[in-house]
Amino acid sequence: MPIERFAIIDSTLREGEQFSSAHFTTEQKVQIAKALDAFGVEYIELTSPVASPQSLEDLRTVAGLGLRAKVLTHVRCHMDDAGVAVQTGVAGIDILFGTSSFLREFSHGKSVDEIIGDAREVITFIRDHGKEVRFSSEDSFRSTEGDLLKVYQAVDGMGVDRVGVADTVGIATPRQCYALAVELRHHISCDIEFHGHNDAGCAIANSYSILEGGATHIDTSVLGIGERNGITPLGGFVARMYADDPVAIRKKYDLRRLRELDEMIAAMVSIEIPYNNFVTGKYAFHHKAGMHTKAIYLNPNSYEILDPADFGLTRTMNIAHRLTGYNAIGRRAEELGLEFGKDELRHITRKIKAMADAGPLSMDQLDALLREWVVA
Ligand code: HCA
Ligand code: CU
Repeated sequence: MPIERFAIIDSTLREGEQFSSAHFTTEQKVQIAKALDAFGVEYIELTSPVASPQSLEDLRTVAGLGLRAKVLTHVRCHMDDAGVAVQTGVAGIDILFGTSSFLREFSHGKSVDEIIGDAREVITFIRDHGKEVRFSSEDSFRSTEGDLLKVYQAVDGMGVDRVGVADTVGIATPRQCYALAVELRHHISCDIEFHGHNDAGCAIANSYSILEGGATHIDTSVLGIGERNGITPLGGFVARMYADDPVAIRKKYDLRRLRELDEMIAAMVSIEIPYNNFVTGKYAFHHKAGMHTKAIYLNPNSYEILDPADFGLTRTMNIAHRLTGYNAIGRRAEELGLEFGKDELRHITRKIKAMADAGPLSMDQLDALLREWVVA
């Protein structure tokens, strides 16, 4: 897949606002939008202007910042919403309609033909105002394939820029995502966007697979915040794409800004960055076992597919424990300017392992031990 082809639609300011503890002030929205723009996401999606008076004003403010990223808003497939949205200065409008049998029966109660009829009016109106338009089908993976294709083909014919596949409940698998994209590519010519929830832990894998199948745009949010446990996280998705082609991803995005983005959002929504978070988790570049630390010293690629330096981060190593090894201890001694013979080093390592059997040592304790050894 040509890496240059995909684009990120970051929805921290729309899906992310649906996260339990999110409440962004106008100043915070501006700060987030600028930080996302500096990182290099291609699109920034904001909450519907009909959600509340402040949402309308904030949308106008962000759309007026003159960012390089295109500003989008997200509305129901409804003329009232579209009428407000086209007046806000956004570059494009994402519209959403539920096509699953659940939503048709328990939400809006419309038939597929009625959905297409509503879509035609709204899409034509938005296009007449010169805005990009995307039509998304909520809960796509619990819609029948026939319904989905019928709707997507119809809106493709109406000239939408993108159709959106939404895994609203996080039920999709990577293989289904790939297969759906391949199928859609046979029937429609516009771009394909994917919005994936992470209930079953597949959001990043699904995003990646659907791109392999021919999708073009992926929705993300910083740290993945959104309804329930959220959607495809920006950092994790970028890590996945970097693993494919670091050079292209370094060109596309300012990776060193990821940390400030994650830290900023974590602080704004009052959460900690998870210890195992992609790239910015406390232990994302931490190495421990002897076999690992030995190889890392010789060549970091041996146990790292992401270069921490590309993200403005540094790796850490813990060698003061019982899984440590002779090579790592030798390296540490060298760093401290201490010299030991091979046998001596083996002896010290055995001693450290025996001591560490009683409980973990600190690096300071380890260093002290090495220094004392020289004196002794
Ligand atoms: C929701 C809507 C949505 C929309 C996704 C999209 C979803 O909050 O239920 O417009 O593509 O997950 O379906 O976020
Ligand atoms: Cu969603």
